[in-house]
Amino acid sequence: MTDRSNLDSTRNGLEQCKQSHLLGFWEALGPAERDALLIQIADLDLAQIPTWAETLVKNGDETPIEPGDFQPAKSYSCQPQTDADRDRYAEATRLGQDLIAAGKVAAFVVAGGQGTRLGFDGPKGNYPISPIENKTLFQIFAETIKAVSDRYGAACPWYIMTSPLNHGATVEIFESNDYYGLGQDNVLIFQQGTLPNFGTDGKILLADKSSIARSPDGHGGSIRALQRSGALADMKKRGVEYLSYWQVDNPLVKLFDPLFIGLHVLDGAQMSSKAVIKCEPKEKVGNFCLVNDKVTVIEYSDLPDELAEQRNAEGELLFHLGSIAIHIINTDFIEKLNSEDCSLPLHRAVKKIPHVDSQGAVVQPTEPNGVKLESFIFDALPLAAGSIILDIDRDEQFAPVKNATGVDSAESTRAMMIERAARWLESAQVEVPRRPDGSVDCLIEIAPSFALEQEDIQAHRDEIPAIEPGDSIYLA
Ligand code: UD2
Repeated sequence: MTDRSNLDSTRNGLEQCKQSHLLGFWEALGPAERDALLIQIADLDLAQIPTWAETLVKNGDETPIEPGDFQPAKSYSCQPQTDADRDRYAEATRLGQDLIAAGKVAAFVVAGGQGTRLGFDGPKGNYPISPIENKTLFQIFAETIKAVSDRYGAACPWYIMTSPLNHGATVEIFESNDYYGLGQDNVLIFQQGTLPNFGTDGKILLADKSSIARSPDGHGGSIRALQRSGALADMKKRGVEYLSYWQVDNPLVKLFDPLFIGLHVLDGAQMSSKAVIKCEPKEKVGNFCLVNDKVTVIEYSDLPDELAEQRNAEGELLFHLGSIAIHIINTDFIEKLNSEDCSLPLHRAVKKIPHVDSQGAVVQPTEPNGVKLESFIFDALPLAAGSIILDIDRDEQFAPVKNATGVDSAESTRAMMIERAARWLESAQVEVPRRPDGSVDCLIEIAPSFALEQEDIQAHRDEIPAIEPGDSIYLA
């Protein structure tokens, strides 16, 4: 039986934030449904709802971007430019290696998204992507972490953030693959939070008569989820101080990059980023800017065209550094954000949201009908005491699988994996067959256990067979 006073105070709270309709089907609900609904309502941040509804949902306001407030950000180049740079990069690399070997770095992937654009059923991390062995994204990351751990003789725990949309399925994948040989103790899978979905009138939508329509709260939700799940406490226990953060869709990511970690630490940074040099003004990556001298990311959709198009005297884009969502984040920075109850700004996305209407009829919209809210991890950058950017060679480290076809698709990612493997082999004087247009005329796949980076190939030179056009060469 529902406690009467609980029901009354819930009703009151909802009335005050103009969301009384959430109890509109109360009389028709059974006891279990009533309890479930009250729990969901208790989970809402009622104090915030009126502001969200008025500003973000109804008026579509986000923090305005005022041109002039911000400047292009600066970066460390992927190749050192001067002798002083070379010394610093060498020192940073050594420091990064020491920190990995001391077990102070952990892997952290955000994998709570829906992956709608890819049209793949199930967690995106289970998408088979490698060109010959059909390894999934999760397997490639797991093998990379294992290879790093073996190389440095260190424990390299892996934290994986899922969402209610894919948590159970993700856990099942890891269980059925025996945690890819990493040991269950070293893999922590935890869920992010959710936020309610709104109709364009500012009313929260009901998914059915007893449940609120909700969606994951964005990768920015990881700050809170890391703490609430106990992941942060686990890191503390293990002595982890730095997180190597990435997104689940990028199989070329260089995890535990000693240079990146070392530069970040030498500069006393709290949260740092890797960048690519953008290939066009409106490339679909965030833009690194300086706002009040703080590194800030402005998403491609929010950067005004006139700024996106600006070029310097050499004809290069002024806002040339694109965010590829690869970071180093200090665990004490995450702890601080939580202790200060710091919430990242919310962004709105207008979407098609199935729901029940006020009569209880199911609505399957064919046009966008509501607003989802989410926060972005990169909005933590300006809150960090220090932040560096390392620009990297995109062909080496960035090939996201986002779409079913075309740009950033499985096909383009596989081609980049093969091309990178070919370049690594050629750097050790292995002859790789190429077509007249320069494209690689065979399939090559290099397992992380064989090489984590180009420099590792030479040591295995004798194990690499002669390669003929059309061959499939798997090196493990
Ligand atoms: C993201 C960045 C973009 C660029 C690009 C590089 C944003 C808003 N934009 O674009 O600037 O760096 O990536 O590939 O991030 N995720 C969660 N929980 C959520 C939502 C997303 O874990 O609630 C994860 C998701 O599983 C994926 C990652 O975050 O690993 C990125 O999500 P996305 O595919 O929606 O980001 P995208 O491609 O719009």
